[in-house]
Amino acid sequence: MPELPVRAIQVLADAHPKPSHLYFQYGTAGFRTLGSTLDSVLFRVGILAGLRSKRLDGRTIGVMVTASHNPEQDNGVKLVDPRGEMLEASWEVHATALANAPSTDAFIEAVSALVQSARIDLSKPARVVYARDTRPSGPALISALEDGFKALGVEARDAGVTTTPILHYLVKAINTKGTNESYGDDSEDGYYTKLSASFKKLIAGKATPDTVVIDCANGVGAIAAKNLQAYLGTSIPLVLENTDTTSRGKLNDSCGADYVKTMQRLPPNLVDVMKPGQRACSLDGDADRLMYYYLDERGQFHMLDGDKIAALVAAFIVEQVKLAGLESEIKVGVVQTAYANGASTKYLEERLPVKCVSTGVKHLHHAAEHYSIGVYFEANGHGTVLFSPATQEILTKHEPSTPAQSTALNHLINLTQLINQTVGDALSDMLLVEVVLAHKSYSGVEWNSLYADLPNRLVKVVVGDRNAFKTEDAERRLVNPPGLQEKIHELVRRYEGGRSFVRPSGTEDVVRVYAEAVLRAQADELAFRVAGLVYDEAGGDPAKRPKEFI
Ligand code: G16
Repeated sequence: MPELPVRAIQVLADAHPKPSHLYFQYGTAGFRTLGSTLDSVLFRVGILAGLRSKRLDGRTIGVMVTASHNPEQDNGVKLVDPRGEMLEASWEVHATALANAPSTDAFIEAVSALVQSARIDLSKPARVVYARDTRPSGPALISALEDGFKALGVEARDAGVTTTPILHYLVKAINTKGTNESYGDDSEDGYYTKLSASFKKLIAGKATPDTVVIDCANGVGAIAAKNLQAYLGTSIPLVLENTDTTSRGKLNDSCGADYVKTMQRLPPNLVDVMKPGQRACSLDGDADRLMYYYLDERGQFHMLDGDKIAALVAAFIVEQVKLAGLESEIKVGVVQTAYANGASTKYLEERLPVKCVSTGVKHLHHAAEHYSIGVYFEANGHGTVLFSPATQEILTKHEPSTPAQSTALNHLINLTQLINQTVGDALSDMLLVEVVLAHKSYSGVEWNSLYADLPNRLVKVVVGDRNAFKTEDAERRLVNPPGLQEKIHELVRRYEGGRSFVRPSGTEDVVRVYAEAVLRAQADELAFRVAGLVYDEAGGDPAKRPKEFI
């Protein structure tokens, strides 16, 4: 029975010491904090990824180095399981334990304990594919990660600088290669070919979509969008904006999906680019979120967020399932989080089964797997559609009895190719939206009028310890600090159509407050009042209390 290469781990671990004053937590999307503090975490994640692969019989694990929508100085790392989905929850605990072992000896002890408790057979191979986004701290962190691979003897494949969804795609493609579940060629070329070929089939015979402006957040999405553009050719005119991936300080700065969603306005540098009636969309820093919007004839901004994407896409899929004559066999459902606009939930619940789960793609993804076709989107634009294995089999075996059924069936089959079923993918989602708009002959206006959003506001509150905030009921109720939920409830009752909830962020050191109400001014007031309650309750310094926290 081979043993842990303790000596190699020791030597390399000593070169990546853990900062003694820091505690690292594997949160909503892996480890995420200031890039300059993550060296030891990356080294240790390299070893963890190798162990995870050994545990799964040498299947390939993904490692993505990114901090997505966070500011440029942050960075992060997350693991991707063999089917392309997020790391299994029980291993998040191991990740946190390994990252916080105070010394090299303690780290080796923690690794040995994991090998024992998870019954890892060290004779198995360890295979990992890894990538990073465009952050300046990326290269140094990758080299720490590679030291981790070296220490354990991992066979590692460098996927270079690419988007999070492409890395997820690669993981699934590598692990299904040569099987009858093959997900596609395990290369970027395979990814672009798969998306562009299915897109072209889906819009064949439809009018070419209007030009779409893509705000690439000055991140890795700019590189991927440019590559994709070459594969799409003239099938859809795209104008790429915010594509500066080399100047310091530009990533996600006053642009990108998170900016648009939280500010509820155009990125300032698009003001002169966009014409009335024109559609545009924003990616985030690693291109897994998508936010659409348009300016109306009066130049007014209208946002089409993840909830609107879910409504558009779910209705289209239901329609195609019916047209294909598969209504009784294929059940479509939608998964949302508490951030979903109340109006979207009402609209969807009148048409389909809808489930609410905690924030984080992993929660939505697992819930969506319970439907034949599960549509999941977070309001922030992170989401996709899952076709269960049984559904995919029905689609390939079903014999249509009319030409109309055959057309709809082909559309559904092509959708399974167009949609990145491993994780939210801004570029795949953008093409999906354009397909539906082309089929429905919708502009942004018709899409937006599916339902009217309730005015809402999202506020961040900086507190001493966000871990003091605990929630239940898919994050809709606070159970800690005691008594705070009752105070929030008391406030909410005073606002027509009022709803508000509070939860600790898993990616930033803040507590998030969401509120909505029938009137814009009321939604704002409710959000800031609840933020004030949170600030006071969490022991915020009265001298630093933000003025807007009424
Ligand atoms: C990540 C997760 C998303 C989540 C978001 C915000 O997104 O993948 O599921 O909605 O963080 O999470 P929180 O409110 O806990 O900070 P991304 O795009 O940053 O990777």
